[in-house]
Amino acid sequence: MLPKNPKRVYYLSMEFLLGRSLDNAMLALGMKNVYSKGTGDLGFRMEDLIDEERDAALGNGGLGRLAACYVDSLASCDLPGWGYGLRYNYGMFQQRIVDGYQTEVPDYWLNSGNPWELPRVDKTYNVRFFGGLHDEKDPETGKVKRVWDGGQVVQAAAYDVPIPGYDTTTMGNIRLWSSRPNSSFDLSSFNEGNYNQAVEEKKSAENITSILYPNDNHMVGKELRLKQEYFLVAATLQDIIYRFKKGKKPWCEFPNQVAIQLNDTHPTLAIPELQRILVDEECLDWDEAWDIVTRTFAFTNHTVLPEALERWPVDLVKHLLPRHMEIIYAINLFFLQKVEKQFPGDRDLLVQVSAIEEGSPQCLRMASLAVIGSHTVNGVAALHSHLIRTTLFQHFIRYYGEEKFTNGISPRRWLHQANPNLSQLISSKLGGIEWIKDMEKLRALNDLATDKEFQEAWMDVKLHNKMRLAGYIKNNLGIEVSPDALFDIQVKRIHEYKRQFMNILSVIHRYHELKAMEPSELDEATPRVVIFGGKAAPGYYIAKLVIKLISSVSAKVNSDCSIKNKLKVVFLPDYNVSLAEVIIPASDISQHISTAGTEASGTSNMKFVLNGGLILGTVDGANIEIGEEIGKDNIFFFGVLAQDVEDLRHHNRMGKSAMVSSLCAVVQSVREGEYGTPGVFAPLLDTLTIGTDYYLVSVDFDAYIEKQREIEELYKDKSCWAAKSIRCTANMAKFSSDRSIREYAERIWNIEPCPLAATPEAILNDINIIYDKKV
Ligand code: 26Q
Repeated sequence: MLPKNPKRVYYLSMEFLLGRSLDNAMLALGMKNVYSKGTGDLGFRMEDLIDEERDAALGNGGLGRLAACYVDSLASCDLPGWGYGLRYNYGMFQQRIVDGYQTEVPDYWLNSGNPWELPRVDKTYNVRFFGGLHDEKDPETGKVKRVWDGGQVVQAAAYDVPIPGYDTTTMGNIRLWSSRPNSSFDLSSFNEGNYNQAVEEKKSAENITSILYPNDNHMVGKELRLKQEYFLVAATLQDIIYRFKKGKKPWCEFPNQVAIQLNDTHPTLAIPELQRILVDEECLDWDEAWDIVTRTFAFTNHTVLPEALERWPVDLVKHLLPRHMEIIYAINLFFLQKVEKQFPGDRDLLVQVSAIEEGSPQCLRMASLAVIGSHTVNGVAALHSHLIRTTLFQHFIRYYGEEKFTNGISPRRWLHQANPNLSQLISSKLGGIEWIKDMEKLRALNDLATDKEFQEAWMDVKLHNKMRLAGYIKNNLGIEVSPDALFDIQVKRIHEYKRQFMNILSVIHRYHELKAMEPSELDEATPRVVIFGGKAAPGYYIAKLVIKLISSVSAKVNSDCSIKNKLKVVFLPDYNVSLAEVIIPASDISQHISTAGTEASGTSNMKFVLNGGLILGTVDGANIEIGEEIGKDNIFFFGVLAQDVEDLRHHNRMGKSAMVSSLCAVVQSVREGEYGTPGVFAPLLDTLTIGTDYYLVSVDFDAYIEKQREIEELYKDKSCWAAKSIRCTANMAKFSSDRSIREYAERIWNIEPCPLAATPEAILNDINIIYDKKV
């Protein structure tokens, strides 16, 4: 039986990138074979049925998918916790490639309904925006209270998405809020004159959860986005507090019942919102309230890129949330007073840590507010934790970020579901599937790394997965690729810091090399298929040009018979979770080549390696820890180190570095129109020349092509490659999201596993407790 009312964690996130649910649900139940047989008897193929489901794409990329893996792990580890997010009507846009350019198509994913959600008609809350403030005296106590009223009031309606744990009766849950006009709203009661305004108000309410902002690692300062953030926070806190109050415990017990994790700064307004509820509505003293707040929240930072940090104009916040702005000023003042007391006279320090950035306009720094209001701050990989500790948050004495927090991925989805054949091979060798909840068990594969028979079986699975991807490429793009070639894959959001540009420039370099080869030399060359995929933010001009360049190079190279199919280039449109499940198991090499110090962690790197793919990467994010775990011989590192990046940039800005000659020739060929009209790519190429090459493409280029050469040589030794591939999978235990989530549970949330009893009555009883029903 569920212990009565255990402490729970609530994972607040603007994004949950779930992908599909059917396959996942069948596997969690251990019933996929039964269902496949059943549907087979009816004349359907299970794979076809699975393919009919649309992705729930309520996220941009890494941060959103991480939230989905974490809820999977909470459930699978029997940890009490829920996710809270928004039910966007339009998820991440669908990407189409037209004439080599990205175009965006709206993702109205709810078109034919969503069987995986439970509308909770009984769970609605009101959320206020705008409005005014006044003081009111309590006639009984004589105490003066701050009252926030008027403005726009919209309703948040709950939809639950149950997330099954693997081989457990525990069900996780993600509660998603949908906005609608509040219940007092009734179009028919409006007279003629107010009708138009009434319709506008209805639209404005529905607008809030209409679209996911498609920006990844880039902040857009739109009022609607801030409304979304507050909407999530306001509805969620009312729900959490409702549940807390049912336990009839005093407020000081709140942090012993509730842990709230902020997935980046996006839900940071929860901090002033809880303070507002405690002080204005529950009439607690400020200090008592603030103690509760700071013992409840913890904050995860996911980026060091300055353009991704949330900064909101104070005037905008004040207009939308007047009481919150007052409270933020007070929180900040008390915090600065404490700093001043500890470091008298250090005005620079005050400027650095203040949640308010002076300037025009004055801005609210969400990251500072999140640090001030949280008991723990953490990064997402060892290097990233170190970087935020020494740069972004160096001035925060309160910052107790633990050195060692590292992201993880779900082995259920990213091995068992995405790669059923490898999963089966592993289970057959290890004598069971226990590894799926304990990745330490995979280490036993190390003993088989040099076993010829096992190597063959292993590489057969890889070949099978490559054939599946080759089939997908042929069917969707009409491009013929050989599964015997080296599959070299870079799939992720398109961003300058991730350097897909450097990749395609190196492809051109290789193309030139192949063209210059004697026939005998060409025959010896390793055939390679370079595969790209990923979406650019709709307004990100340079990223969109990178896609165009990849498309143009693809068209040219693929139709050039003179290189005898030694090089093929593919851009796979509309990269999403479901496509990732096809692509990732098929890689020989995947690229994670961000400028050192820019990729906080990366999580696809973990997915590729878990599937026996080798990595070509920079010394950045979680690549570093992957290298430590699988051994330096099994990963291809190149490029400058994070600690040297600032100096190199300075060097560039001072005009002291000339572009390496290998790169010059490539750039020249693009400029001269080898890949279409001269001029088209000028703005992109100029980032290397007229610009200061901020992402250091030129600096890393030679080391990069040298590593690729090494890889092509090594690929010829099939047995050696197979051994490396097996060792990759065998040593990935650290990167299970079960490990990550248990560390959060122990070191931040202070929650414990709480398995549900497995009798039907007990389960029903537990479900009633969880769903707030009378038992
Ligand atoms: C902020 C304000 C307004 C509009 C949009 C945003 C916004 C939205 C999404 C800012 C950032 C994001 C997404 C960030 C993200 O996905 N970061 C990635 O997080 C992963 C999980 O920790 C890491 O592995 C990646 O390194 C990191 O880039």
